[in-house]
Amino acid sequence: MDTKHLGINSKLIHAGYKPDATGSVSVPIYQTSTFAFKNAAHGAALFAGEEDGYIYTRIGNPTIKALEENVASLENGCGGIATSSGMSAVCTVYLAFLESGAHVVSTASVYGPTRGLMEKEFARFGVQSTYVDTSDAENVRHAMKPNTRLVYIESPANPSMQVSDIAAIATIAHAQGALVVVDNTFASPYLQRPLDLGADVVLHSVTKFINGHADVVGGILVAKDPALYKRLRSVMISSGCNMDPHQAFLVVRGLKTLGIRVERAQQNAMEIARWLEEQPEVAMVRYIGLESHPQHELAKRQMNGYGSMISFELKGGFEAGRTLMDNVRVATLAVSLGGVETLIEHPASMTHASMSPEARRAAGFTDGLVRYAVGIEDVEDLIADLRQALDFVSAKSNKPKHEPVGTL
Ligand code: LCS
Repeated sequence: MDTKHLGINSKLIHAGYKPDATGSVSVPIYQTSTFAFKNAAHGAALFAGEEDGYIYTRIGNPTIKALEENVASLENGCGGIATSSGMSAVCTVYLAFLESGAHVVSTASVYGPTRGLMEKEFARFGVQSTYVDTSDAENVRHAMKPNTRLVYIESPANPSMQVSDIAAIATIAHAQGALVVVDNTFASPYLQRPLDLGADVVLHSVTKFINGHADVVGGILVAKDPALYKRLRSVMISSGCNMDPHQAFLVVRGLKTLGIRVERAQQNAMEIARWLEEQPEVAMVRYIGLESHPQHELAKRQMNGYGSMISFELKGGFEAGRTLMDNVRVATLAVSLGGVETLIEHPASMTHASMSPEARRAAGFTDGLVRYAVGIEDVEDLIADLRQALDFVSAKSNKPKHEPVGTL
């Protein structure tokens, strides 16, 4: 069946796989490292690329292919490349498109290790990088150099929740011959399709919304055209960062419900964000769906919804945030996001601890920021949970620092 004309929820169920010879409705797990050739000529033809088929799982595997084709169809790309983790997808992009002397312009507030991999590892091989607030496309224009090969955007960004204008940035980058890669993890293909906006490659940590059940680490790349696809696949194969068939099976299973998971989580998130804004202990709430978000209007144009990630700061700063995190009961204190369960974490000491305090400030988030990844629980339970944890925060802040000395 050609799934091109189908809506996104139908693509989630049907794209990339049709029942095989056994009639298996769900994709079988082809748990094999290697595939038998019919004869020597067949093996040679597969290696020469003269025939379609499977050789070795690092190169390709039917279970992994089902996932790759599904996500490529969601993103309106020409092909997907599944990887062992989101970070290996990032590494594949860097390896594929950069060389010694090349320059990258990147969102200052990218996921900490995405920046760390560039600044600590690729810098050793002579790759230069500049980090700017890409929520203003003019900052990208000013950061471009004659040797800029890649503009790497994360939008919405982790955890600042800044949104970047993908179409405007693509125009700027392409005018100078640079490629645009968008980390679409926070939005998922359900809410944003960067290739339609002019990006060349889309990247996901499938660990998050695409899988959605906190039981797999994985990544995927989708390329806009066959040349980019071939380049990325070749780097993935030679660096050996392929996904495993069992991993791919779980992700395909989780992916089918992406639409209903995202809809429910973002409905919860909107209600929680509005509620948080009214709590006396809360100094600031950053949620794309709130009119107070600096790029709310851009997100409305560029995305099909606002997602389920909230960042907020308490009046009591980091200490108050710590008290909150130690006292939630329904939400779980853990890194990651995009799963059915609500998670809470502290970016400055956890996910973004690899960045310097100056880099964190420049990236638009403070050390007191708490990140709240909303799941699909009953929203009343999440709000009651936050309220009881905030009661601990206010009880602590009302407590005198020293016991009164008393009067004689
Ligand atoms: N890109 C984004 C936007 C991410 O949030 C992450 C992981 C990655 C790439 C890397 O993907 P991984 O290798 O972990 O699959 N973000 C995490 C986070 O915010 N908490 O824990 C992991």
